[in-house]
Amino acid sequence: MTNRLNKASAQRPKRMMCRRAITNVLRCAMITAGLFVVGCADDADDTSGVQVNLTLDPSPPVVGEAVVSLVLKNQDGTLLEKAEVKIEGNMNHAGMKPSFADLTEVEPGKYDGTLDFTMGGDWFILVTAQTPNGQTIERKIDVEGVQAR
Ligand SMILES: [Cu+2]
Repeated sequence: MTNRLNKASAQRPKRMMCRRAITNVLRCAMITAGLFVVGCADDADDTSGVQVNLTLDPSPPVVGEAVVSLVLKNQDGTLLEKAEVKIEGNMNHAGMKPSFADLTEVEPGKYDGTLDFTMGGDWFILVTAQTPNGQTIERKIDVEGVQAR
């Protein structure tokens, strides 16, 4: 529990970085019309330069299982293939069990999985990706306002 709280607060600056990338988020949202883009993490939070774009279905998210899709791109814009990607969903308040999912690469650079949003409210998703060349990418993406059914 203590570890989890420490981890969350240590990652707070990353969220600020993410906010700076709001123009990118909007650009993504326009390109992927019909898909709810909740996060476009840029390369500010680690040195890998890997871009992580996350979309959810259904969108906006509701309580229950959601399909989480991540597109990973290298710094040069090429798709990051053959990564091992795991996600962990947590709420912004204490006392909840996290939800976990291993994602499967469904097309080059695109990774899908099913995550269970067990309660309405504000969530965040921790993404961990191991790249084929041994790098570990870690991102925190906010998913606010999961709706109760
Ligand atoms: Cu909760």
